[in-house]
Amino acid sequence: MIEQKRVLVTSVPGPASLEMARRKTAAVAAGVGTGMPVYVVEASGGILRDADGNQLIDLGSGIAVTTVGNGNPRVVEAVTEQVRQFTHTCFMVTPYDKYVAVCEKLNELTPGDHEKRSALFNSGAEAVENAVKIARHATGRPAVVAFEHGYHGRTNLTMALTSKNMPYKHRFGPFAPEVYRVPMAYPYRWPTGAENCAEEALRTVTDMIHTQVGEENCAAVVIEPIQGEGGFIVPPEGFLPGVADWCREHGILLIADEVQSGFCRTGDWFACDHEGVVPDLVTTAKGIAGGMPLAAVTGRAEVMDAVHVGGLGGTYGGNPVACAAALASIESMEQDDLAGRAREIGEVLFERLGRLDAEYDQVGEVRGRGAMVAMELVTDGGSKEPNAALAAAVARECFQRGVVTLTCGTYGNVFRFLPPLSISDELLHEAMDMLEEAVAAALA
Ligand code: PLZ
Repeated sequence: MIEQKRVLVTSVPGPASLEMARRKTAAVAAGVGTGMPVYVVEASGGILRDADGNQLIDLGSGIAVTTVGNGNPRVVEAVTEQVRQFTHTCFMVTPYDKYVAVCEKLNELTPGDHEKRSALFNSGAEAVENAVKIARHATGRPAVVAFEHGYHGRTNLTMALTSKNMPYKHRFGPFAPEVYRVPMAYPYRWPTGAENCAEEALRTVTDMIHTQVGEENCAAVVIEPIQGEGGFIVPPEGFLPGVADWCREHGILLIADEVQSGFCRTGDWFACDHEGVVPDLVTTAKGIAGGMPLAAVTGRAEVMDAVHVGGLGGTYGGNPVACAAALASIESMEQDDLAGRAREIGEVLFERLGRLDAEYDQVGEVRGRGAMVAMELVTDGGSKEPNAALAAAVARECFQRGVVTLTCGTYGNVFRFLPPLSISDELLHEAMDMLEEAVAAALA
């Protein structure tokens, strides 16, 4: 384990990282960007160590992936052991127990106590794409409804589901057909005020599906219970249950995309748990396997089993090393009460960001749940004009102080916090001290 301490021995990025960046430009496709270009050589707990010996505080977890922390001893041991035993057979050819064990865990932990089945894949996008395949197959209906500010991946179908053009969709079309977009319940920007958001958004969504798609043509509604890339948008109480009830009434399947919000991130096993919402299908990835690529679709047994044998799969889906990592990660979440830890982290973040909110008119809103928290930056609280330049400047200032952060949002103006749940309070507070300095510097 690296000493859990922020250390800056060069400016960041330092000379070794800059040299790597030169090689990157010559070797890696320009379309693959690097947000905080320090080249990492080791990571654990809440610290990333780079090629120059700098130690940075990690507030991003590689986009909500290393929930149990890099270097988690259970994961290291399980993965090492599995690599020794075997690395691949392809579950569709000669199966192995850990795939089944991960599915059993998913069926147990995802919302609802009905009978479930799971299937494993490699990435979040692949999981969402398969959830849509399953929903269409099971219902015999073509249309899929997604939300404004939604993010679901970069494959053709998931680009179609994704709301934001730049950088995800620009000049990559044409996109998959039969995808319809409806407004998201976004309290901070709801035209008639946050207090009307849940009810009016639900009415608009169901009315649009009724008039523009037709319930009987609609296979599924796909929603992130807390939107991630789109800006950590938390729907108001009542909205998700309302959507779930309405979908059930019309035989439309509700797909909860918990790729970013799942696995203890929000202080529950899944973000849907907060209001007791039980989706028909749940997609998971990211935090499930401590950094190994693994994703899943979990759903009602009769929906999942509607697909013919051989209709679902892929060469690597449910790779044994990734499954070993998932079982160890889930054990960590259970044994170390990481959902509880996420809630504690949330308290620290809300308290510290609340201070910034009180001090600066440019902090429009602090929102989120558990260890999935963001502040939306604006030019001023009156106009709520998105302030992407400030978000970028604060990220840059944080980076220079040895803190790795992420931005998000349709307008690029949301500053988000996704620390590994293995981060210490001490590091978290130090990162918040650096953030305070960064905001002051960016506004100076
Ligand atoms: N669904 C809710 O958050 C991935 C995207 C990073 P993959 N979010 C990070 C980027 O810019 O590519 C995500 C998500 C939700 C689906 C996905 C897609 O997951 O594992 O990146 O395919």
